[in-house]
Amino acid sequence: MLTIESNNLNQLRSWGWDDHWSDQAAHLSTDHKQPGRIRGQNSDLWMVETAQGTQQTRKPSSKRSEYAPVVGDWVIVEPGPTETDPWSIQEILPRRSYLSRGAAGDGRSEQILAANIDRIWIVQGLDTGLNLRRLERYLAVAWDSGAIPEIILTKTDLEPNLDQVAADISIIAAGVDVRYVNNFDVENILELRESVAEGTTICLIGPSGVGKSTLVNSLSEAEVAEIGDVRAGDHKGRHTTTRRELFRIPGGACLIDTPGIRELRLWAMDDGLSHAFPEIEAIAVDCRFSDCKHGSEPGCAVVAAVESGELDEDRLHSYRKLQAEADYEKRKGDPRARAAKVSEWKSIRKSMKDHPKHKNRSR
Ligand SMILES: Nc1nc2c(ncn2[C@@H]2O[C@H](COP(=O)(O)OP(=O)(O)OP(=O)(O)O)[C@@H](O)[C@H]2O)c(=O)[nH]1
Ligand SMILES: [Mg+2]
Ligand SMILES: [Zn+2]
Repeated sequence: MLTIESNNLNQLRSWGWDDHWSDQAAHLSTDHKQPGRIRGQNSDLWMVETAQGTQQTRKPSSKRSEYAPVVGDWVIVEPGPTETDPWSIQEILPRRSYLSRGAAGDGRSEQILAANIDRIWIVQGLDTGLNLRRLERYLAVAWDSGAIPEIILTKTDLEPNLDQVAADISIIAAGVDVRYVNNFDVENILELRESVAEGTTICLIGPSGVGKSTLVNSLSEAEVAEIGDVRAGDHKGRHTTTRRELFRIPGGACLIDTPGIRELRLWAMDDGLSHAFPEIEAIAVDCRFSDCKHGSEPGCAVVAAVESGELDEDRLHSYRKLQAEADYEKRKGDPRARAAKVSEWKSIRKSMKDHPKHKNRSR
């Protein structure tokens, strides 16, 4: 049975290790195998944080992509045969949550961006104005991961009318915390940091140039992540961050910085859309047909709500578009494989709900 000495345990805890992971690793029965968390990738080697510090490790030998570790994974590692050899990853502990999307390019495969995350910060910059439709897409993907999404609006120093922003965003952000951040305002940053519990893992996602890495640096009070400027004309970023990486910040939380996303494709959506569009789901229970697509079906309560002005038309349009995209992804994949995956995922989420970190989930 795996036993971890208490000072080593503290080291692991600072990377998010808790009783859940101790249980997951309890079956291990060897002296030199030990747990660690994937912090990032450095060409062919993975940086794994263990009780003995950072270890450069080789990937598992299996070629199957589902066994490829991602940033945030807890893994079991073993030292190399000699002291100078890299360590090797033996096992990936079952993921408590993970964020995935259709891979860039043809979108025909799933790309897992990060694992074992508690919150997702959807970061958008106020220098380019709000893009509500894009935020809806991000929210659906984020909810589907099993982590709790929050919207982080950066560059508040460049937006004179924050009341208008708050009014606009309230249409799409039901049940989601919206935070306003000026990365260069120390008090603002400290307040944000204090709101994050020790041991929490947060993944930052958003387009390039919105200030994800700047936020990682501000919260770290150090230049740990590289930042780049934005183009003068359209404020677009230059894709400065090129790798996903996990950082620890003072106060005991972990942040995962990610490269700017050009296009966020949906993948195998389960209930992400219901969480992202709760008011539509609530109205839809009154539709005549239970599989109503809220288009031209008779007795559609959702279309009626748009006609009466109760529901925003753009919101329904966006919902139907994302729903169609998600349905397409579902049909495209092998239905049995997908059903199995969804049920596995559901059981993971069920066990997560009992976890102390998730006791206060707002859904
Ligand atoms: N005015 C202002 N500028 C900011 C703020 N936060 C970030 N910036 C600037 O925005 C630019 C882009 O910041 P990054 O942190 O590199 O953006 P990113 O989201 O990490 O971009 P990628 O790594 O390309 O995805 C930099 O010039 C930052 O100085 C803010 O709160 N206010
Ligand atoms: Mg960056
Ligand atoms: Zn309907």
